[in-house]
Amino acid sequence: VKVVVLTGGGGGAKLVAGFAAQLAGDELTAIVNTGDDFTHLGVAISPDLDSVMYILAGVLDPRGWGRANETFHCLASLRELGAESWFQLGDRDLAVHLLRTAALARGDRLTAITRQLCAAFGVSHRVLPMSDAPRPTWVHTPEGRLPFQRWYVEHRARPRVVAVEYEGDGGASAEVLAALDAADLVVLAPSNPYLSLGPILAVPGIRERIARHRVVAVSPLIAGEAVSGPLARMLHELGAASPDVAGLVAHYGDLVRTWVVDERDARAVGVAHVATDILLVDAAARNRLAAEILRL
Ligand code: FO1
Repeated sequence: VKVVVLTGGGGGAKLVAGFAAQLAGDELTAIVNTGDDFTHLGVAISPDLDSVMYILAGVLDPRGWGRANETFHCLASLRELGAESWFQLGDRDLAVHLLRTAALARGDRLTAITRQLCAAFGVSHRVLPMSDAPRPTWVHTPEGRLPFQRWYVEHRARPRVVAVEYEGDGGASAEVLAALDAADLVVLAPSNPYLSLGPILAVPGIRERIARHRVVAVSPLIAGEAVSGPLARMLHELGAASPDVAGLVAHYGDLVRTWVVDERDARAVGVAHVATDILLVDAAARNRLAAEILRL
């Protein structure tokens, strides 16, 4: 069976790990948001690609980003030297950013770089950036337009979101298009529709290919609340049909065939849905939810 999961953020990475525990390397492909990517202090950072790679390698920090058992000596020196230190770059994490930066400078595609890094971490499942071209996400606020990481981390996601913009016109990689054409099942991970899945669906070639498949979406909201991140308030700020799972269902329209939601949200869905425990607290919960989706 060929499963393709669209993902961004820590929650999405957890569900990918749940599928990886059930599927062989060539049965699972993660198509990952790169709208959070940016160059910081001269290094190219791909947070969502790294979260998926790290969780599949068993080295993801429990916070959902960066490396476990990390140290921050370089960051401490940057702070002493008066450099920007709002973005917490760990020492082990830096190795990945340095290798990615050097490979991009050599002209390698992000898809190839990610494949090499995954191989070095012993990750056998496929992790694909949504595009090899830069497609950065910008957050428009009353104080102006901010690059995603400056809004989300430096400003702690506090400024009100007036609009979310996906910059760039690069298309999907050949690997992404082939994975979508070969898929038996496409899963939207419990990721933010505006910040994580929106950037992926906006990549030319992706949405129309997904629409040809059975799409299962796992709600990123439980009882109307976001499990993590700013989603619940964004639904209000961006004028979603309603600030709950019904608003999510309306947001995706007929793209999603089956919604997987928490029992408390079953009423709000209306369309075909499965009500189950979707809180991915540990590996057992992730594996059980992934297995339940595969049985659909
Ligand atoms: N998120 C934070 O809230 N604070 C940080 O200092 C931070 C550093 C960081 C370093 C590397 C990395 O790969 C991710 C990092 N993140 C941090 C998460 C990042 O903002 C992601 O874009 C979010 O997790 C959303 O996907």
